[in-house]
Amino acid sequence: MKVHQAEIVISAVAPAQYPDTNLPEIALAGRSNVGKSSFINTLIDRKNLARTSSKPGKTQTLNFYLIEQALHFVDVPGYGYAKVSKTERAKWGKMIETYLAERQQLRAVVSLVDLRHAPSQEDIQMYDFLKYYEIPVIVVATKADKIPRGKWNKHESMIKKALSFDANDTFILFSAVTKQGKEEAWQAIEDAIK
Ligand SMILES: Nc1nc2c(ncn2[C@@H]2O[C@H](COP(=O)(O)OP(=O)(O)OP(=O)(O)O)[C@@H](O)[C@H]2O)c(=O)[nH]1
Ligand SMILES: [Mg+2]
Repeated sequence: MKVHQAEIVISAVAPAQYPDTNLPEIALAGRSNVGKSSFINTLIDRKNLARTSSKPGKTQTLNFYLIEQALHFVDVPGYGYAKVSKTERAKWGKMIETYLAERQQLRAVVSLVDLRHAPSQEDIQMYDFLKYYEIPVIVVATKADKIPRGKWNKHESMIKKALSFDANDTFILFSAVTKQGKEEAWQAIEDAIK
């Protein structure tokens, strides 16, 4: 999809604030700092519409982006951010769970993992959660530019094995720096919202 129009609609913390439309939604989930906001920016050809930061924990609300009047991207707060209090983390957890488990408009979740590392316990839990609720998953392994090409296969296998990856789901090697995987990601998203 060539994107001409993209705007933030709302930063929501509760269902009452979610946009009141029937447009399909694609949510981005993943560890803090994995590259969720960068993924959105890459797909919509914007430098910083979705706020990115080298400081983890930047995105703290469910941020709805309206794309081409055709769909919403929902940037979800990153999990596993150590410097947040337990109470705060439990609150986010609940907010994210409620959204993922109950939102009718949700068509698929782009679950981002770092290609360089073995998935964390929370990455695995997120994948299991999505499988449990039968939400289609697109696994995007980010920061591929930081790994030599010759090692991509090895890292992909390592991640798939740790997640018990379902071969029916899509797996994409991605980089916000080189834009590798951008077209594949759009294809997977367009298939999911058809
Ligand atoms: N080299 C490289 N750096 C990346 C890539 N994607 C993101 N980054 C960097 O990683 C850092 C975090 O990226 P964000 O997009 O803000 O991560 P996030 O998942 O939205 O983080 P939170 O909002 O804290 O949950 C930034 O410094 C980005 O520039 C990538 O594909 N390659
Ligand atoms: Mg973010």
